[in-house]
Amino acid sequence: MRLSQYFLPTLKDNPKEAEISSHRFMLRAGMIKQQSAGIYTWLPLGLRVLKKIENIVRYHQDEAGAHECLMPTIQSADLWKETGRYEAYGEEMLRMTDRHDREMLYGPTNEEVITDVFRSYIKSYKDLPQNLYHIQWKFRDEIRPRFGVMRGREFLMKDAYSFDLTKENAVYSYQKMFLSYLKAYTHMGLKVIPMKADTGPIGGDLSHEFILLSDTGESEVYVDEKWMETDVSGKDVFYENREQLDKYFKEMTSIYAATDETHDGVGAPANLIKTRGIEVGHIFYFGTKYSEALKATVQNKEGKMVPVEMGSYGIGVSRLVGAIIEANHDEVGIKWPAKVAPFDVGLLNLKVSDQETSTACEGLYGKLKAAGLDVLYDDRDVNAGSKFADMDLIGLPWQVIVGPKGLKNGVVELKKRSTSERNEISLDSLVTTLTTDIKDLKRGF
Ligand code: P5A
Repeated sequence: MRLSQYFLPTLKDNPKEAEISSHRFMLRAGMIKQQSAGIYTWLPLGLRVLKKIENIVRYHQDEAGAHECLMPTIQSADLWKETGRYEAYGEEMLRMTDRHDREMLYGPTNEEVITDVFRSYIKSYKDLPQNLYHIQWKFRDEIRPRFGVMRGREFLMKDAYSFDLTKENAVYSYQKMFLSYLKAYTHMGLKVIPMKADTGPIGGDLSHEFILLSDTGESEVYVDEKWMETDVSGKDVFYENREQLDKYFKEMTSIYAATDETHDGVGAPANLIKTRGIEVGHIFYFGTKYSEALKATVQNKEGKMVPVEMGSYGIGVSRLVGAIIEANHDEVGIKWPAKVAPFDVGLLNLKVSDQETSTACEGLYGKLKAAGLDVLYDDRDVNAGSKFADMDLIGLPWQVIVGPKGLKNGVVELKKRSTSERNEISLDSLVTTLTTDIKDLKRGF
């Protein structure tokens, strides 16, 4: 992508409304634009990151055996009246009527709709287990939308719903999602800790929140010091190996970690760290709460119709964009982990008016693209200082800096954004070095 032709409206000054780094940098890097409180346009750079996160989540949901579908954003109130949640949900639900005066709502979550889908088709235990998910916009009329995409009113969620005949099998489905979440967060370059949680308006008796530790997080949390050394990647654990998964789940959930609502000191170890965190996912097992209300029953082995056992599993996809920035930035900008970066490498032409520099840049741009890298080529006729500042702000993992002085000696500069390390490197070996480095960091997907 040529920056001179791209849509990247970066801002030099800090927007006054932004209280935390991620919000500030998302606005300044031209990733989002606020349209009204808690509602955003995703500009091209921001959308690239959102899609990368979405794809990582999708990859791990598919691997865990869930099937993607797409439910509507607008739902009929009827189903919600059947479960009693139309009243219970309160002011957070955005309600509307259509031209026939039918009550509709913008979905804040999809337990009702998916249970309706399920009951329309599945009648026998032979067709179980089943797990359906979608990645769809939600609306919650939050009292205090804030921190940009962290607490939006309109936000993108991945929500999955599992269906099983027995509680035992439902717990296995829950554990598979638990593992899928740990693998997905690790894939994005995050260390996220599973914590015992409250079930709130979703209901149920087994629930975990997935928390990214961060001083700017909205939740107060208590974690055992042990978590700092604990590997949460879920690597070498397999979905199909039920015994191994159960053991791993028990291991992970036996180390103390709790949100403010569930922390009562009981079972808490002495070496407890009290800190803050960002909730980037939340999973629930709630048994037959919705299937009983909506009569989603299946025939069991004895021929009797029984309500299906359910769980639901949410990941805050748009919130993750902000959360990743909170965990990866310095005072001048973002430092994207390679797998979620909007482009792999920024190519800076320090002197567009110089024929030799421009020819060298064009050559590199072509070669890097041909090697399969996403390149953002800063070919604008602006001063070098602005180019450095913008590149550091938008935080691509690598910068290739090309100027007339270096070229005289056949070299360009390669800067790694995460460490600010800069190295001179010969024009001839740049492409090989960069593709090897990047392939290494992108491996596993
Ligand atoms: C689980 C999936 C649910 O809604 N029903 C379907 C269950 N859970 S939840 O905890 O309420 O939400 C899941 C995740 O969505 C993100 N999230 C938000 N992100 C941005 N802005 C918001 N206002 C917002 N509300 C929830 C969180 O990451 C949460 O864990």
